[in-house]
Amino acid sequence: MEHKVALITGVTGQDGAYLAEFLLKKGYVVHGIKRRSSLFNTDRIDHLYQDPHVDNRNFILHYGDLTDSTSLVRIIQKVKPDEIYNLAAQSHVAVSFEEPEYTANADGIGALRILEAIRILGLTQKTRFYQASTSELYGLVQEIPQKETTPFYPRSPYAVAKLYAYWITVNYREAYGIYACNGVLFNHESPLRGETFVTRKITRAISRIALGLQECLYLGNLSALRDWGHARDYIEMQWLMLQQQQAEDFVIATGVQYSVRQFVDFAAKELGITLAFEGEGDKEVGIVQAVDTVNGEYKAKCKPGDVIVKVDPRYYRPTEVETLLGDPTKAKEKLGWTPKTSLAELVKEMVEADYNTARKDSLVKLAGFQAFDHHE
Ligand code: NDP
Ligand code: GDR
Repeated sequence: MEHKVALITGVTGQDGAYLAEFLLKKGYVVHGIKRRSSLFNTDRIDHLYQDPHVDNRNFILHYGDLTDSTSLVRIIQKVKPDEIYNLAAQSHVAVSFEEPEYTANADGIGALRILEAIRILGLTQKTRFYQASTSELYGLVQEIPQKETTPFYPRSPYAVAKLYAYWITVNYREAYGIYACNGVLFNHESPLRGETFVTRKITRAISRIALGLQECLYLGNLSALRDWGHARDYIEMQWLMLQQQQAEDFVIATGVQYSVRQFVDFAAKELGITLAFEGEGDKEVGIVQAVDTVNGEYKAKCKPGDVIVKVDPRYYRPTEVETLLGDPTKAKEKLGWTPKTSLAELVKEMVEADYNTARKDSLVKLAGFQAFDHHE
């Protein structure tokens, strides 16, 4: 049987790692683009790594960059993929205010570079293209909930760059008949989520606080509302979108919304900590109300009255997206999809993973090894 060939940009990221594993299980030959970095950046896919000296590999990595057309043309020419998943991006909204030009280049023009490579190389009838679009396009929301027809109003350099990528994908579909589609995905998280996105920042910090490795978690806007799903569920949709008769754009979301404050609360509860929030705006804090006990000892190393969450305005954004809530009806009807993981299950999985990592750190600290790191 001929194996299908997929090319994933951003294979070292959260979604790239889940998608690569998913496609390999489906029998694909998977090629991934990684960029050069001074430290190893393949942690999330190391379990899939295959020795280049072995014949018949089905997982192959190439150096390339979305800001470098020549690398993209070279790789696409060599691989001639049936499907390209364009997941690579400078994906942090707050960072995009600091690096707007780079974000435009990688996230906006990057998508164009791939589409042009498909065209130049004569692959318009062969290669299907998935663009990682985002609920950030809705920004200052014009309709609640947001669906495929809701007007866009981007609120960050990241979202503006992704708006270009969205429309260039639609344009190449209409102009050249490329099977190209946008998945407008709402926030999706997992234990593989980058540590500076709010959910992972919370599950990691709460775990460290519970083990006495850290005293306080500093956050920005606690009132922001998001529709959070699990990355594992969402990457399946990325694949399904490329398996249809006709290329179309889809919203992928759970249809349920929570605040950042609620997310903190759920994560703390997982570790037996009951929190109450007091104050307002910059002055708001999360105070420990109670801690579960085992044999009369507190389960977590914080005690009632401790302030373990504080608002730090440095995490506010110049223009904020206050509320996002998706309507995934079209995906349910046409792709037969419903998200499998609830927020409670997602929080549990993330806290468990971060607690285990923090436990290892705390054992190392107890044994005194960390002192050497700093003084040797
Ligand atoms: P991550 O930030 O975890 O991964 C981004 C990937 O892109 C990494 O592999 C990163 O490499 C790579 N990358 C960044 N810049 C470049 C570049 N210039 N050239 C080549 N590769 C680059 O993001 P996610 O996995 O969470 O998201 C995947 C995609 O989906 C992104 O495009 C994101 O914007 C979009 N999206 C994500 C949502 C979410 O909630 N997760 C929701 C909607 C859209 P490295 O590992 O070296 O940093
Ligand atoms: P978002 O995700 O901007 O929605 O983009 P993020 O987790 O960064 O922020 C979500 C909300 O939480 C608020 N917030 C904080 N955010 C961060 N990162 N750190 C904090 O300390 C903090 N405190 C409060 C934010 O202001 C925001 O309202 C993600 C990315 O994956 C994008 O690539 C993707 O396109 C969208 O989701 C959908």
